[in-house]
Amino acid sequence: MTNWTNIAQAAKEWVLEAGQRIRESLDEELLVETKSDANDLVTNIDRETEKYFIEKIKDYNPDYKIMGEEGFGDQLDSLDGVIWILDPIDGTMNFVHQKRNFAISLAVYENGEGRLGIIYDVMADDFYHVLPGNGAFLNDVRLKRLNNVPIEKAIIGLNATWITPNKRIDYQILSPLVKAVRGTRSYGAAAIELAYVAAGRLDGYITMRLNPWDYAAGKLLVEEVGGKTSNLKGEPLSLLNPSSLLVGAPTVYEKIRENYLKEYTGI
Ligand code: 2AM
Ligand code: CA
Repeated sequence: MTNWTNIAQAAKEWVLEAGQRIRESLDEELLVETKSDANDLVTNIDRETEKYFIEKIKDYNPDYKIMGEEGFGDQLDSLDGVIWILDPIDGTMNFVHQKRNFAISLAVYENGEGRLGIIYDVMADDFYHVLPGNGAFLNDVRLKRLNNVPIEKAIIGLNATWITPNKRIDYQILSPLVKAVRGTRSYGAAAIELAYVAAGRLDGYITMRLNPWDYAAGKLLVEEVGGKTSNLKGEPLSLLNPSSLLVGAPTVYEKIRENYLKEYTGI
């Protein structure tokens, strides 16, 4: 039997060391490049951090497969075996421009079943982890089950992009929700927004296009504390393909699904 607690302990050490290296890199000049578009940023530190994890993981067990954002891992077309899903820096724009509000996101799935999730908010030094079935934690304090929050008292993570004309969702669909809730926030790093939902700092989070490495760990954290996760149509999140994301405390999630997404027809 695989001992996931031992693996979690090893992974924690790697994540904390990678976080320390990233903090040290903030004093040096960054090499910033663009990827799919002018605002899709990647730096030498994203790449170095991914390579660092791949070396550690393959050293630990060469049979483990790795899906990493920067492409140094394996090309995967199935969820068979033990798969590590890694975003070395989630929130690269924040990393480059703000030097805060970025995270390392690391998850392990075995034949599609979540075994371990870690999100490390590097500058806040907030270390979230979950061993599904054995609790979710923020810095070793167990996270509580999510409260039943009425929508009018909910704070939702939502980027202004989705309520102005954009190519993924009719911008008018979500504006009634913005009016209905107590407040909206946007942190610019999906892993942090998911960790905030798990920690009760946000009551929900909606976004239109993420990749599995953005949410693979956060999904496990949120579900462990009784929250719900799916795409905007209510289907389970894919771990192989990009997806929209609707996450929240159960009451908030259900209310949004029932009352605000009826006209949504995308994926
Ligand atoms: P990243 O910084 O690792 O690229 C910002 O809105 C959030 O969305 C971040 O978590 C960011 O992750 C992610 N993101 C940005 N552009 C994206 C894209 N084109 N597809 C999927 N996720 C994206
Ligand atoms: Ca990234």
